[in-house]
Amino acid sequence: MYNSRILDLLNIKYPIIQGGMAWVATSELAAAVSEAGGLGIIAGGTAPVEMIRDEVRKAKNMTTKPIGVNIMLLSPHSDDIAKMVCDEGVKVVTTGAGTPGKYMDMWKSHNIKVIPVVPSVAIAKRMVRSGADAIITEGTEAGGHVGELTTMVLVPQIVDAVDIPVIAAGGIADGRGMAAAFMLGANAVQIGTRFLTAYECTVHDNYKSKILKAKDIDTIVTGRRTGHPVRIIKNKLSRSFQELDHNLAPLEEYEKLGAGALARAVLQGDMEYGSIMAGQIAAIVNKEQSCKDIITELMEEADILLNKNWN
Ligand code: TUI
Repeated sequence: MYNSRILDLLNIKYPIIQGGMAWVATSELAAAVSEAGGLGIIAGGTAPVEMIRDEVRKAKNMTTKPIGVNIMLLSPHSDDIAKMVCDEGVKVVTTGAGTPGKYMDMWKSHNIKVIPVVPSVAIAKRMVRSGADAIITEGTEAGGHVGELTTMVLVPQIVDAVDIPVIAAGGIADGRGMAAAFMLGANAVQIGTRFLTAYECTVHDNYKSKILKAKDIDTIVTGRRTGHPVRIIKNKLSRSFQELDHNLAPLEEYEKLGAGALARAVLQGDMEYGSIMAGQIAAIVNKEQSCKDIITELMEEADILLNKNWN
């Protein structure tokens, strides 16, 4: 349960890793999470490598603690970002929306710890064979690009299938969720949605308000037909995606509708046709806090439930 393996591996104090949220996970958020004792992550998303390199350098000026970079493998810039993390001395890489096998040797030779996000047991096993240092199991409760299985069923099956540390993600936003993940055998948690309303999170205020107001049934998975299902908060964009489903529209129509939609929500606050990615657990996120207070609260709640004293 609580063990120091993952903490030693990542050189962090608390077993909390921040989700690699595209456009949202900037140097400000990542540095604040790392300063608070978790592992802050800068998200590559679909942004060009120069932008992500700048964020990595900015974060290094804000904290001396380790920071990771998330590489979204559908990005046209993933090759460049994969090389950049080596040049910049990044210590940890998480990956999403694909498998990072082709970068593994390069990262290993630069002493980078590699933690792929996986949606199934088979992909987890494949990642172990490729040399992953830990695995993030992401349930379909998560926001953004999702798999089919829930956290409840995925975590124990992957824990049984691999002998590297397992980090649970999807549907975790408080100490109850964290304690539950530990009971399923996880060694740490990855948290995204809860950090959306952190003071240090630079996402548009309209986006934060949507998270604060969200109810249990307010998210929906769009674009299943494209092979890249994405969980977002219901709005005009999600209804337009549903229309495309209904009309069996050509897949290019989905691409057109989705192009730039995440940046529109995050940067411009467009809550109608912006893509408001969020997990199902957004409904229990109802206050703005510092990253330090979020992490302290999570640890205190989980400690009580697990009858542990973390500090
Ligand atoms: O990657 C995520 N979540 C994301 S990425 C993202 S940005 C985006 N923008 C537009 C379209 C699509 C994405 C927003 N949210 N989570 C991690 C994750 N990885 N979820 C599922 C997977 C995954 C899926 C398939 C990982 C590996 C995989 O492998 C397939 C194979 O056979 O190689």
